[in-house]
Amino acid sequence: MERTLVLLKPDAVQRGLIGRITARFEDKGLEVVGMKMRHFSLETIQQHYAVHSERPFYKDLVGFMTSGPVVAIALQGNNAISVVRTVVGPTNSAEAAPGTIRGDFGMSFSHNMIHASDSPEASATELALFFSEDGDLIDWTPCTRDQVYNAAEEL
Ligand code: FUP
Repeated sequence: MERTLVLLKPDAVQRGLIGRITARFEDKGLEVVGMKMRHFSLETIQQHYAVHSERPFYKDLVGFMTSGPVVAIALQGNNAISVVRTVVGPTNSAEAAPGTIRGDFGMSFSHNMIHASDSPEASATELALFFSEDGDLIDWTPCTRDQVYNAAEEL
C-alpha cells in the first residue's frame, strides 16, 4: 500500500474544517496512519516548499503556512497519492468541481485548505519531514479493509 502526506492548512483549521475534511478521506476508504497538529516552524515550512523557493509567491505561501496551526495527516491506501489528489481537487478551489474537497469548501487559489503530496518521491520526503519521530506513523489494519477492497483483485 502507498502512503501520502496531507496538510490541513491554517485556513482549514481556522474555519473549523478539520473534522469534515478528515472525514472525506476516511469516507473514501483511506486509512489514517499518522496525525499531528502543530504550529510548524519557519524552517520546516521552508523545507517543505523548497521546490517553490525561487517563485514569486513563495514568501506569501510560507507566511500563510506559518500563520497558525496546521494538521499533518499520513494516509494509506492503494494508489493513495493519486486518489488523495483526486479527492482534494485542483489547486484553484474556485474552479474545483463539486464533490472534491476544494470544490465543496473553498473559493481561493492560495487559501485552498489542503496540501497533498504529488509523487512517490515527494510523499517519501514529506512524510519524513512531518513524521520524523519514533511512533509518529502507526502500522495497523482497519477491520474494514477486507470490505473496502476486494482482496482477490486489489490486496
Ligand atoms: P498543489 O499541488 O495543488 O498544492 O499546488 P502547487 O504545489 O502548485 O502550489 C503549492 C501552493 O502554492 C498552492 F497550494 C497554492 C500556492 N501557489 C500560489 O499561491 N501561487 C501560485 O502561482 C502557485 C501556487
